[in-house]
Amino acid sequence: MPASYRPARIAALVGGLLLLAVGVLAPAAPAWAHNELTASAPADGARLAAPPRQVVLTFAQRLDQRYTQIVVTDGHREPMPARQPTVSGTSATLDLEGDLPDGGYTVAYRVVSPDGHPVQGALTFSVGPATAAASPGAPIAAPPPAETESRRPTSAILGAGAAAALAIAGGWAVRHRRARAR
Ligand SMILES: [Cu+2]
Repeated sequence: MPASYRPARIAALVGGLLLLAVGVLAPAAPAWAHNELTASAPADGARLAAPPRQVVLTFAQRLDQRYTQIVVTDGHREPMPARQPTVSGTSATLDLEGDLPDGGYTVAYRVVSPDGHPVQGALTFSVGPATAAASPGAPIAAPPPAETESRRPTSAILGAGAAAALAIAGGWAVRHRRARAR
């Protein structure tokens, strides 16, 4: 009975289209599973009149004390003396030891996402009046936190998508088989 193949064929088509949609969307989707910086003090690009006592970074997701690194470096890439960063929920605080001299600084961070992938990035600020460290009036470039790891759980997403598509297609076929049986 050739007619009975039609629901299965349509179901396969629907499943295939879903798979295609998942395959097309997955690579373009943001790395939603990954942590990201949402705020900082000092703010990225800030020019401070007085040296900060600490740097506080706030992220979208909870941090793990063991895998949270923050380093402040000066214009010569020398790390500034600081304590170990302390984590509280989604925030990490780096207490600086001593006042930072006037100049430009970079705050580099590396944290771990809940899925275990590292996320790192950097921001800048400066202390004191505008100097040679940055040309006056020139906005300091503030790129979004860089994500160095390019791996994505694409296969996991595709796997889940395939399972969902198969479940939907299967349910569709079963419903039609029942309808035809009546
Ligand atoms: Cu990941």
